[in-house]
Amino acid sequence: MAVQILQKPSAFYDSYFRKPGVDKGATHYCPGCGHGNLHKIIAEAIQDIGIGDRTILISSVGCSVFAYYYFDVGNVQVAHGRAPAVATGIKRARPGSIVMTYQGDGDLAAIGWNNIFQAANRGENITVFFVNNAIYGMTGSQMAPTTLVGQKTMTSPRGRDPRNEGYPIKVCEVLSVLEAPAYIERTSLGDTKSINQTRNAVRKAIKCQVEGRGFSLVEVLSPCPTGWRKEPVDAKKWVAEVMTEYFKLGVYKDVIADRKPYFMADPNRQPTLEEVKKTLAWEGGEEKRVPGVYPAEENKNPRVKIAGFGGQGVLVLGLVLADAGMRQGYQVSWLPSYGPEMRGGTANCHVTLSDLKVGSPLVSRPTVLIAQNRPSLERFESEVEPNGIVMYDSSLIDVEPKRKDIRVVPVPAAQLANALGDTRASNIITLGALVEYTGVVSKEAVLQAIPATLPRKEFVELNFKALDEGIRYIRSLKK
Ligand SMILES: Cc1ncc(C[n+]2csc(CCOP(=O)(O)OP(=O)(O)O)c2C)c(N)n1
Ligand code: SF4
Repeated sequence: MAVQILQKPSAFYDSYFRKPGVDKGATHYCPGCGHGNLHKIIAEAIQDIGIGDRTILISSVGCSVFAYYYFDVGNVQVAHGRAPAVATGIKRARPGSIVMTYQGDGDLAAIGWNNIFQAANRGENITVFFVNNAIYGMTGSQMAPTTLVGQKTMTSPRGRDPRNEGYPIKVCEVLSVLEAPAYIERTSLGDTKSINQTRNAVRKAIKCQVEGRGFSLVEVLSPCPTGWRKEPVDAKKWVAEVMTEYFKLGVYKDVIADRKPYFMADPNRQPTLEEVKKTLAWEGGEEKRVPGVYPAEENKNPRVKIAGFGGQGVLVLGLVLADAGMRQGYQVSWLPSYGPEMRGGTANCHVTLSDLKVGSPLVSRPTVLIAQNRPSLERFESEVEPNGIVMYDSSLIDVEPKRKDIRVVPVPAAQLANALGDTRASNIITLGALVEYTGVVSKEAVLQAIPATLPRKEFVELNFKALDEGIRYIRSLKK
């Protein structure tokens, strides 16, 4: 007699070790929630198709944010609504992987609507699982784009009124009129027959990607007993009897058979270092590296925050520094941050140069602060690490740093730039001063970085002079 042993699919962890607390066996979902059902259906499909070692599941923001507690595959958790964009990046960078997004209706059809629409329109070779429970479950049952007409939620206490809130968005219907998608189906978890249908649709959508035939999406109507204030059995019934009246089940688009596989995924194919360099137009290469620099121990691996008004060249200063760092073989990052104004608003950027991989591009505890105006000095001085450097434009800032445990380097950059004939060169004068004071990158590296970075080539000569001027200024202080 055949014996069937029922066990968890291998695409689930045996014990959910990532989950906080002691109970590592149960999920965090409410009793009767559809997320658990769909997780199981997807995990079984991953196991049966045999793609567990190359699946990357992207969990979005919503009740399913913790999908990575459960799925023993590659996991990425992303910002609200951005799963299709991240999936696009991952799939293009790692074409051999099978990339799936798992998104709720708030995530996909509200904040992320343009993301999903554009990814579908591009026909990205990804698979989207879209859980439509007609509500924002995680945040306490507010109205979603898919909330039914008349349905009561926390934010539609008298029921959704289309004259005020419009009609529920029919995602499958809208996306299926696009040219690119290969497969779009709506199923439900409302009864056993529909659950089986969901099982088939999930497998078909995944296989569509495995065969390289393009974009696939399965919308799954799913119970949310807690958000709907219903018992689990009634919630399931409501899916089967009420939701499906408006959201009709069925295949909305299936052109899988007509689509020639435009990319046959090779699971082992990863871009070579040379290809990455070419893609990034990085012409350096090991052999062309600018000879190394050996900054003093206290200046090594700088985390730099550069701040000033928009228009002072703050971002460019950071870019040239990061580019020069790259030429010296450092791991680098550059993160801009600026207000909405084109000119005159505040701007700052974060630059890290490191011997090791950079974990985060955010510099919250700088070892070097370059302040180009007074508000920046006053705002960021307290963040600087003890024995860090504060270099500020002493021709524009009429106060001095207050702290005694930092190294203070006043540089009258705007004044020196004026003397050179162009105030706009003050940023590179400051960079010259930084290079001379700290030795974190060499002058040679900056000379290469300037023409590679500056958009307007007529500024190159001016900035070469500015670099020299900054170096000269610091040397004059040393004498
Ligand atoms: C940028 C941003 N805006 C809003 C929120 C608040 N928020 C968290 S989950 C959520 C909606 C979740 O609803 P849905 O996608 O339908 O998933 P469910 O919880 O129902 O599974 C919202 C609006 C957030 N976390 N981030
Ligand atoms: S609130 Fe709704 S969607 Fe969220 S876990 Fe509970 S039942 Fe599931």
